[in-house]
Amino acid sequence: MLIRHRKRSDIASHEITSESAYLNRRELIKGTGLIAGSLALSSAIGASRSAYAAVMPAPGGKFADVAKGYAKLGGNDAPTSFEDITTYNNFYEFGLDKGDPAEHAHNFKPLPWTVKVDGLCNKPGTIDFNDLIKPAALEERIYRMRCVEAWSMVIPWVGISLASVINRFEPQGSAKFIRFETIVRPTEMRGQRSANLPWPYIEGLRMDEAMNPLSILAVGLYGQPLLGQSGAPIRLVVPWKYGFKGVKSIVRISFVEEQPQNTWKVMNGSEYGFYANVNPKVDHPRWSQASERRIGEFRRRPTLMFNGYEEEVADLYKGMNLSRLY
Ligand SMILES: Nc1nc2c(c(=O)[nH]1)N[C@H]1C(S)=C(S)[C@@H](COP(=O)(O)O)O[C@H]1N2
Ligand SMILES: [Mo]
Repeated sequence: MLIRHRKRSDIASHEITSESAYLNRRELIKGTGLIAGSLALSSAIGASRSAYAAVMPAPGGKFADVAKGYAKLGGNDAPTSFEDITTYNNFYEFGLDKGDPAEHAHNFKPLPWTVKVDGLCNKPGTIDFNDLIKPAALEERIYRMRCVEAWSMVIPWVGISLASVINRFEPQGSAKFIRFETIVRPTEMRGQRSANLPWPYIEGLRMDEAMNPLSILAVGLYGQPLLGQSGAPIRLVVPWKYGFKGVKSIVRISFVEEQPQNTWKVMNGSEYGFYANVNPKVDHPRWSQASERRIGEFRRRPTLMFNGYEEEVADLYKGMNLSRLY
């Protein structure tokens, strides 16, 4: 489902202070007239190769035909620089420090990639990345991201609505939750050689949260494919929740009846919950959540209820005690 209506939080693209790479997008898209030709050629080679040509740009290239002009849900905030987004990361599979993922993810091979979809659905199966991602459905979504550690960014993602992916597998009525699993590949992910976290990293959503139009599976940012440190080739983005819900490098999606045991809740359930909704009024036991440090800025800014997406998601939590179900 696409978000075509404009909200108070929308900003027009000309209002955004963009990266130079980002502004060059128009130029690069012009060059993608080549895509149609390469598609026809590779259909003779095989369906999966042609799908690669259709979805993944050549190295250093950009996604073609990403729908834009709506869903600019970063408020009036300027996007964080590409440099900051890709060098200040949490991805414990590559190490615990913010700089570790950028330093150690270059050996990670995101393609070829398959995702196993199983559990309570009519059409389970193992799907190639390129069959999962429909090029025509790719959209740009500029979202705020708020980490539970009280820092934040604004990220121009390229992604596909999670609902549109889910519907293809026809989840059954008994599926109340969706569970996501990150790849385990200790040869390429040095952090997985230590037991800092129980691997694989697990996250989950209630089914209605997953179907919300804000939820996406991201495959790129600033128009180009995700780098290893950002969760290549595919990761979850749910912008009204703390960043740890955004599970990276997904290899398995399961439709389940019970609430999934998400990694950070398992690690420390008194500090991290299942819902993890951004909420300035519910403090972390060790720090306030009332304000945040926007990466690239000096002054702190107030944290917004549901990270500023209250209008879009508040209905999901009507009548829920948000202090207890944090
Ligand atoms: N597999 C996996 N996914 C993960 C994490 C992780 O350590 N492993 N860290 C989470 C946390 S705490 C945050 S804040 C975001 C950070 O995303 P970014 O590095 O792309 O900004 O990824 C989340 N997804
Ligand atoms: Mo985080």
